[in-house]
Amino acid sequence: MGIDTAVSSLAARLHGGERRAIARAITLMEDGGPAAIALQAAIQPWTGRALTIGFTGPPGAGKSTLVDAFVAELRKAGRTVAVAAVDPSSPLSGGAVLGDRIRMGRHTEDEGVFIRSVAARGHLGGLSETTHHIVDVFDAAGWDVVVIETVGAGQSEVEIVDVADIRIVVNAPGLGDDVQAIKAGILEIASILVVNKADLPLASRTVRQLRAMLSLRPQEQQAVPVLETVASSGQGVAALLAAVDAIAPDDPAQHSERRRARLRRLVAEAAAAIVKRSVAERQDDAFEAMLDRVAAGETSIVCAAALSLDASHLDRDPEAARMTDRSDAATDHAA
Ligand SMILES: Nc1nc2c(ncn2[C@@H]2O[C@H](COP(=O)(O)OP(=O)(O)OP(=O)(O)O)[C@@H](O)[C@H]2O)c(=O)[nH]1
Ligand SMILES: [Mg+2]
Repeated sequence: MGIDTAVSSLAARLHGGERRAIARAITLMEDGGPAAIALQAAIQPWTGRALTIGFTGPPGAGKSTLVDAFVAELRKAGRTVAVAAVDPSSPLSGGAVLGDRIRMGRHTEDEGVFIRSVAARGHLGGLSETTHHIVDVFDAAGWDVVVIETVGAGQSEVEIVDVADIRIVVNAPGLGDDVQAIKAGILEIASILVVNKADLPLASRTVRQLRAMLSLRPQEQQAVPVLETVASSGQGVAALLAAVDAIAPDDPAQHSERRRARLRRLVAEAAAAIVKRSVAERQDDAFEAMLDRVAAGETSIVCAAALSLDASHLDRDPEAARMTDRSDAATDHAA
């Protein structure tokens, strides 16, 4: 069976909600390569339906415990949910082993729940590009809600804006220097702020600190709810789901705008990878001569970079050649 046939059949099976096909598709996305690229294209038309929710925050804040309780709450309401837990500590790709960090064992028998850990390959603690594709797989497979858990470290707060309709920033009292531990960028991206471990003594102080920080923000951010939860007992989790539903975008135009911004970014990232690989591998005389001029201080690195964007050498990039749109190839054949 050729790649195209295999991929179309896999796409159809996952669209039908077949669990084994979903698992296979995720593995394919993690491995990358031509089949993954073909599958990404095949499932695009089915994406954009699921409500995507990101849980982010410092290590140990209780994100996984909270996601577990949140999943239980969604299931009570009869909603299906898929979880991608981005594990920055895992050096391995694939989520065959759901480690201790996932804390969602009670849902393993439930047909309405799918949990997968994802190695945060690429940027440390960040949302790898793979995560975007895995969210698309869940979305295309028809899950009502897709949850992404990611440790808030550097870039990931910003990246989660691209992938999640709603961003829940989870904090806990007594983590580092309390709220000081929250990085500057994180308030800007929060749709909801949660102070988890509200059973601990300093929780109300953390809530007050967060509200004080929000009051200094622009008007629209002052409306961000600050909620208390005890993830380990489920306290406050129903209120969290109610808050999510209250702000879930029900305007399809808003939804597709965000999806488009995300596609734009994914295309830009893919373009950067192609150009980088191709320039790094150049060995022609003109390029070597330019490197000499950079070394001699006759031209700058930025100038040399701009000059090396001459597209002719890109034709020799094997990945780029393989990825070229099939519709062009079809037209060439027809001509
Ligand atoms: N007291 C208390 N402990 C909690 C609560 N929620 C979680 N914990 C505990 O906090 C610890 C960390 O919980 P996790 O859910 O693994 O936290 P996490 O944010 O997912 O951690 P990482 O994925 O490692 O960043 C565990 O020992 C939990 O049992 C809570 O509401 N109250
Ligand atoms: Mg966790």
